Amino acid sequence: MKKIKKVAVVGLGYVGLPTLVAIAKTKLYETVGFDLNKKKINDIKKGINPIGDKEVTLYLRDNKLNVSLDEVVLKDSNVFIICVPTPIDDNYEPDYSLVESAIKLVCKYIKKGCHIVLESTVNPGTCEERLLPIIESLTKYKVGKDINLAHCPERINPGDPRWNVYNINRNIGSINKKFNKQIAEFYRTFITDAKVNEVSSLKVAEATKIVENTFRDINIAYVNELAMSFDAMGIDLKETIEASSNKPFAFMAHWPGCGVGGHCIAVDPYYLIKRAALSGFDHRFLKVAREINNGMPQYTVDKLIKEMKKLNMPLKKTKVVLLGLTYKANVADIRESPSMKIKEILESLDILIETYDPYIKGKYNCLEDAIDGMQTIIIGTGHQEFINSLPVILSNSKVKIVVDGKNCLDRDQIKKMGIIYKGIGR
Ligand code: SAJ
Repeated sequence: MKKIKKVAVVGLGYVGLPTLVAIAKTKLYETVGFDLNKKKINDIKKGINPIGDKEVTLYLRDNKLNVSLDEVVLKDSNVFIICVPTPIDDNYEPDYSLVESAIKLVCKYIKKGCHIVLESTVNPGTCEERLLPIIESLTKYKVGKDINLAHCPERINPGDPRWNVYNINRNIGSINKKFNKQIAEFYRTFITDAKVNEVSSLKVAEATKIVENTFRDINIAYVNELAMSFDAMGIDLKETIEASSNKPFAFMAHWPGCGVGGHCIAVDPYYLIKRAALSGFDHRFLKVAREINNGMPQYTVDKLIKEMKKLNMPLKKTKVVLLGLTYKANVADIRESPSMKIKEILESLDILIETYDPYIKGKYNCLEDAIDGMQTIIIGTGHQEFINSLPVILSNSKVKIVVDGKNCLDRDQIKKMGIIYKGIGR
């Protein structure tokens, strides 16, 4: 098997860029990065980090990364790591177009003995059923004999201060054990503080990521359903889960909220649902969990409307301010964001809506201005700024109703101000 001298990363987002930096830091390989986004490439060349990852910022401060818009940069690579998005389309169908484009691009530059590693999340079977035929139709190489096709699902957690590409365990599967051993050894040269586990096949590697993220989605759906039930019974679910969490085994807390966003948890279950259906299995439970989570933005708006009606607030004349647009706290990403769904629902009711998110440029430059003169608030994202600053601002405001879609505020503190507080499950 060929010695690994040059490594190319295709797709320099929140997965690809930290991966490229981790490999470059080993100083064992010539490392190159390719992306289609001109601004991103120019930023990186100027030492500007386009994502929040602090290791990338540090590295770019004192080092140059060889990144390019020109695909020729991929030439002579022994390893191609593909880290491009795998979204779903409007019908919740997996969209592999970016992965397939990346594979076709890489096929122009692969040589005998090289490894193609897909890190993007795909459903089980994608590598062998979709990508392998493309590679063998575009090149003279036989996957498994001349070149390796591997899958090492990414586990980057955007905004996480603790877990990163160096210390998160990884699973890797290849077209055969021989190639898998070599590519796993390569991964171990830059994943310095975690295990690189060789699994027996591509399908198992693909399945692990889908199972991890579907596990999270169904558990969030569980507590979201509990939240609706406990609201009806007048039981504080947040306190209940906190109490249940002191069980030292066999309990894993998840938290109710106004919905599930992001391009992992809200998306990955659909991959499995669709792929299993092709094999004749209907994932009823996964589908119900998705319906529950997708219904939480409406549930949150319904809570607000109910309280506005109790105060005889005219729906079409009372301004509502939606705080938080991103899909999770302290991250500047609005993909599949429940807040954006809440915004759509409010607009469909012709309710006047203002928005503020410290991570998204908008009409207001600060929280105080966004709340000034407002009577009703929906919190869609639990940003730290809201937790820190809202109580003081609310105590000097005209706000009458707060619907806390992320249960991020101290309910009793807000109620003591004479403000109606409604959480999700509390
Ligand atoms: N959410 C809840 N309740 C919860 C947890 C999350 O409503 O108890 C919501 C969040 O508000 C958000 C969505 O679900 O809208 C997704 O949140 P997330 O914390 O799962 O964040 P992601 O989408 O960034 O998920 C990533 C995933 N990492 C990878 O795919 C490599 C996921 O596997 C991780 O479990 C997750 O980060 C994490 O633990 O933070």
